[in-house]
Amino acid sequence: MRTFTKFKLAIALCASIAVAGCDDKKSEPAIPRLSPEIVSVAEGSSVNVAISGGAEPFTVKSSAEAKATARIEGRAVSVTGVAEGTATVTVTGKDGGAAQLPVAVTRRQLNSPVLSSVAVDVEVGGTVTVSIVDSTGVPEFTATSSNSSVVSVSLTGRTVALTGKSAGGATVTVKGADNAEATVAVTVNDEQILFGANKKQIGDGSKRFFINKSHTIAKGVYTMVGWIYVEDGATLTIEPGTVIKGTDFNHDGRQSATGSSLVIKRGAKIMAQGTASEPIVFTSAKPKGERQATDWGGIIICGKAKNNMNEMTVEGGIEADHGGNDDNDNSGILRYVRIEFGGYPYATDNEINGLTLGSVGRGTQIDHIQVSYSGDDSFEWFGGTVNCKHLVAYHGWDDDFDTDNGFSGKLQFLLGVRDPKIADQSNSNGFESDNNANGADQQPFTSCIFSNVTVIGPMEQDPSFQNTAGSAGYISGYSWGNTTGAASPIRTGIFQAAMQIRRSSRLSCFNSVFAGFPVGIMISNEKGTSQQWAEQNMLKIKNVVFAGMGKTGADADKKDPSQWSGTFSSDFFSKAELNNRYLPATGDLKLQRPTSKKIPLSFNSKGFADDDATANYAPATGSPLLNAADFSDAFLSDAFFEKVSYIGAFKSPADADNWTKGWCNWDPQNTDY
Ligand SMILES: [Ca+2]
Ligand SMILES: [Ca+2]
Ligand SMILES: [Ca+2]
Ligand SMILES: [Ca+2]
Repeated sequence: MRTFTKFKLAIALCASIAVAGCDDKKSEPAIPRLSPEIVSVAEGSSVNVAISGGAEPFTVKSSAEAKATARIEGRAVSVTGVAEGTATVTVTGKDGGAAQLPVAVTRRQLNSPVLSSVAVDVEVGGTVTVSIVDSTGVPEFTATSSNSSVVSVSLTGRTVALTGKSAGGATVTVKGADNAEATVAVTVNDEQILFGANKKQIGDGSKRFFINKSHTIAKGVYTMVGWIYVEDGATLTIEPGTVIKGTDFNHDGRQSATGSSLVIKRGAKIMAQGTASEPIVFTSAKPKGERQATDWGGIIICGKAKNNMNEMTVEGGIEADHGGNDDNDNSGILRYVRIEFGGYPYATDNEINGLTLGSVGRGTQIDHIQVSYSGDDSFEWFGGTVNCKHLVAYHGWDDDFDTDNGFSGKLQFLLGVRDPKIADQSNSNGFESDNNANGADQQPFTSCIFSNVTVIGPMEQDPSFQNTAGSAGYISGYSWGNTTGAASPIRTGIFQAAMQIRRSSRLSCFNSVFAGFPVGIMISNEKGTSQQWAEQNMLKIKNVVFAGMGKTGADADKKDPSQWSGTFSSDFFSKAELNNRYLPATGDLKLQRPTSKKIPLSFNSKGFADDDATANYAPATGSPLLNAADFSDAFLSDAFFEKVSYIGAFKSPADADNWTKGWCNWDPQNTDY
């Protein structure tokens, strides 16, 4: 083998000598051949050129090292671009035979810098960061401030840190290596909203703290102290991935300076745009394992849209009014936001909900919001026109979705999941809906329209469920403080209806599924005329599936289950033209895994039942919810409603169809924040 190889080499050598002109007495130098014969290379990049022919070893030299350099290794030349321009690389063999390689160096191909914000607000002494979101370029950027006595800049990789020096405005310019620029307008205001050594406390510790100018809260972990009011004209921006921990109420004092809520007043805006991978989280300031509903207040947004009381004051002791005539009002954006362990019953019938929306207009964008372990309703709307998509009410104390005072928004893809051990003294429902407290026919009517709702009630999540509360009852609220003592802000009660529609409300619901409540639907005429609206087709319940209810319907709006009587509601639900269905058991829905609790209920050392993160409320193969949607009703004609094929909030158990994936948290009690 070896001999054969040497023989071949000798033949080849002889042939090459012949080509070079072996006949001449004085041998001509062998000219190396280059492939490719000409190169174009970008700044900072290299290309390889192969040498054939010529006499080894070779040397290389660039005519302009400031433009391109060259290196030789055997028969390979590596040419590296240094700066835009041209150079000639000469490859010379041992015998002096040389070849020239023209090199063109092109400008480095960088994406022009794109910044995560084009305008930010910062307080004097505060720092906000802006990211260079260009994703493929080499991170060679410069950042300069148009006025460094107002804003100073420091650049680390792709993060531009902007520090307010004095009140005023400055433009910060970020330049890429290709000289393309992006700018961010920075407003520095002399109002301070962040306190503490590391500026990680929102509010100065006063019970009431007012934000009059626009601010950006940079990504980070903060505590919130006091009732934080964002005043008319100001915008509070919160960066994705931010965690804000509400400090607790003093349960005995009920008005403690250490309680906290975020209040967006009329004319103010909140810009809280999280992402599926970086949601914005409002949660309890307590350590894991000790968190409870009522640990702090909640988020309250007040707008200028109509309600049926003209001007209303927010419930829960918050000094803020809402209501007006601008149904298109814009209170900002709330997207991919979680609100955990808030909700606070300030006084009976006067509570702070997880998310309170007072007369919020349809210019506001609200989607992908999870409210968990709220001490009152998870979501409550008082008037307003805002449309909402992708809402989750998880293990709330009172009602999941409560609508009052003329709310007329459209809502699609909502999930409510009850904890069987948690219900409120006022009786807990999936939906609660009033036109107003006394049932008067005041306009605008509560006429919100829901489609694709899934609400999982308590009954079939635990086979040993009993709808009893109090000292010997099943519904204990776990060890969440003293839920029965005189000083307790929170009391346990029982579960009532999947939908309680009363006091002249005209709520409508389509293409939805509700399971496991003592009563399916309760259209009450105790006060007002909701039953009349149902008969006149102004309150529509169509293409809705009930499963595993104690009873389909009851009319009496009473706390005592023995008085849940009457046939109007069940007769209405069963009207053939409405195409509603009643299934005996939750299992008949063929949902993937419709219980949020580990069964039998297992408790940790604090007495909290363990949540089951494997729950999945989507229809599995063969579910009667599949291909069962109907969007032909005129109430659903608006383009807001996605005309999907399925009943309920989910299409299938697959991750791709699970819009809660990534940003929802099913076990906030045990999360390190
Ligand atoms: Ca409430
Ligand atoms: Ca309520
Ligand atoms: Ca209510
Ligand atoms: Ca209630």
